[in-house]
Amino acid sequence: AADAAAHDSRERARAALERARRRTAALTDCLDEGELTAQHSKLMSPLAWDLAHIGNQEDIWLVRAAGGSDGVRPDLDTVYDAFQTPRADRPGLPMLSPEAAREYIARVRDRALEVLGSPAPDGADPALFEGDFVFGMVAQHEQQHDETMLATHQLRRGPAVLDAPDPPAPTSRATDERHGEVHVPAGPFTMGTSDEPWALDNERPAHTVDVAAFDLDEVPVTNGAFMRFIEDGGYRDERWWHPDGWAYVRKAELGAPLFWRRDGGSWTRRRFGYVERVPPNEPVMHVCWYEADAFARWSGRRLPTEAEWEKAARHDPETGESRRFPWGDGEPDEGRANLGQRHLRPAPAGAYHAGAAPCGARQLIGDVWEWTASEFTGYPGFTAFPYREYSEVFFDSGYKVLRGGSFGTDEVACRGTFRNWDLPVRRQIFAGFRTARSSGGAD
Ligand code: AVJ
Ligand code: FE
Repeated sequence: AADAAAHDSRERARAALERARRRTAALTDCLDEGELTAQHSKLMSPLAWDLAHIGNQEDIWLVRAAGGSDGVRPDLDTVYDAFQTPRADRPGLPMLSPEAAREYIARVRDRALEVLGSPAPDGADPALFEGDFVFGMVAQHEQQHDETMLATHQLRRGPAVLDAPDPPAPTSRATDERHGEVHVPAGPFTMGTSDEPWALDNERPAHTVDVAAFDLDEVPVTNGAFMRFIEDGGYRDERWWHPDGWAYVRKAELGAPLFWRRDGGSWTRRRFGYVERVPPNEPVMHVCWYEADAFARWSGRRLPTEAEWEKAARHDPETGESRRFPWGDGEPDEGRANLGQRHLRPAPAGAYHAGAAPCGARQLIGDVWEWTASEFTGYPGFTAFPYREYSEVFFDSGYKVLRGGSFGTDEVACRGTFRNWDLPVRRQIFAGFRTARSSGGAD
């Protein structure tokens, strides 16, 4: 039985690696060499850099660390080390051509699959192999870059090259005008995890957090609600803004979410090469933390803390345990959450009845990343693994935590404990938010 479970875990890792590679290919095969080596935004790498970086990380972690060999191309480590060259400077690097990058990542993958099919070599760190962690980590890494590449697609100009069916319609009666809120009573819950095999270091260890009673938006804040903030002069009213946010809004002359345009009396936006009317009932996205924070203050509320978000998403009041996902411990599927670039937009607010949490909140997983009030830091008992540069170097340096994943997040890189982070000025990611308020009293 132990052998069968070990076999299943390896097959799951193989499937995750192969799914990631199909997506990487789909995001890059549709563009010519010029588009792959161009820098579509100073915030992003050329897609050809992401492509070879994906293979380089796999070379480092699967071929070398897990496989115990010298690797396919250790000479490429410098060019593809994210820390040695900031994104804006990457076009000047001696990068592999897209063709050479494709050939490199395919060679690495062949070697990685040999490692996956063999027992751990002597000398390799056994912790890398626990629950096949290292394979899950590399699959998550590739999927995270795939989401970043999807954001680059959104930033690029030119004709549309991606397509996908629309997400499901809402199943609740909420409209863009007014959504309800759900109540989460006071009490402790288990935050983070010590037993999810592919959880990354920053999600560990499990620990108890006492959370005061609060109310949370049932669904993410919609475009329609955000339009009312704009129409009410929200961007021009210092009262709603964090001081740093106010300075940023004025300097960057922000007046609407990224990609929005005023067109006569209505708003349009550019979305993956098409222009459309902004749909009022869809979760707002491409707002930075400062905009989310200001909207919340304008509406008399605040952003939820990270602990509040996770308690709403995971705490089961009947058992007192934390679930892996809002709906339970079962894997995500297309009826529960909008993940995996299955659609190229968030579903309307009120969709995914089957994905609701015990508290009643919807769409916590998928659709849009949700900004929280919290700064990114390590949990009590945090240990960097397997490398400090994944999480630890970003702790306590002004990064805000985002939760829940977006339509562009693969399920391998999304769960109730998964933590994402970014600077409070960032708008190109698929991020929105929901708001909360303390509800006072013991309950
Ligand atoms: C966790 C999404 C912030 O893309 O910067 C990719 C993930 N780390 N390669 C990022 C990551 C190293 C990371 N985020
Ligand atoms: Fe990376």
